[in-house]
Formats: sequence, structure tokens, C-alpha cells
Amino acid sequence: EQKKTSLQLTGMTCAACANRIEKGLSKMEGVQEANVNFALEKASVTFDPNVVSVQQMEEKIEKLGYGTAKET
Ligand code: 9UX
Repeated sequence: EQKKTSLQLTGMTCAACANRIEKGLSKMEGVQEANVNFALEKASVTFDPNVVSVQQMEEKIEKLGYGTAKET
């Protein structure tokens, strides 16, 4: 199964931050693809919901030193 989600990010201060988040998410089990747009502060993630949850992704982002905001 494949699902796509968009996460609103907080705490990025330079473009390398976006890369760090992108790499971190990409390495997670169940994540097929992760793209972070620094300007929009958004992460687009394609993942298998049977393997990884959005909450786990948020925890990963927090571990890297950033945050997520609830999206409307
Ligand atoms: Mo840029 Mo982000 O130097 O953690 S990588 S601030």
C-alpha cells in the first residue's frame, strides 16, 4: 500500500535543514520517497501506512531538531 501525506514543518533556518529532514525521512522503514520544500516549509512523503505512521515521522523530525505543525 502506498499513501501520500504532507507535513507542515517548523524550525528550518537554511536549505541544508531541508536536506537533513529529507534524508532522515527517506531512511525510515516504509518511506518510499520524501521531499522537503524549504520555502514552503513542507515535507511531502510517500509511505506505506502498514509499516510506518505519520506520528513516527513527526517523532523523527523532532529528533532531528525540527518541529511539525498541524496542517489544516
Ligand atoms: Mo543550516 Mo539547519 O546551517 O540545521 S542545516 S541551520
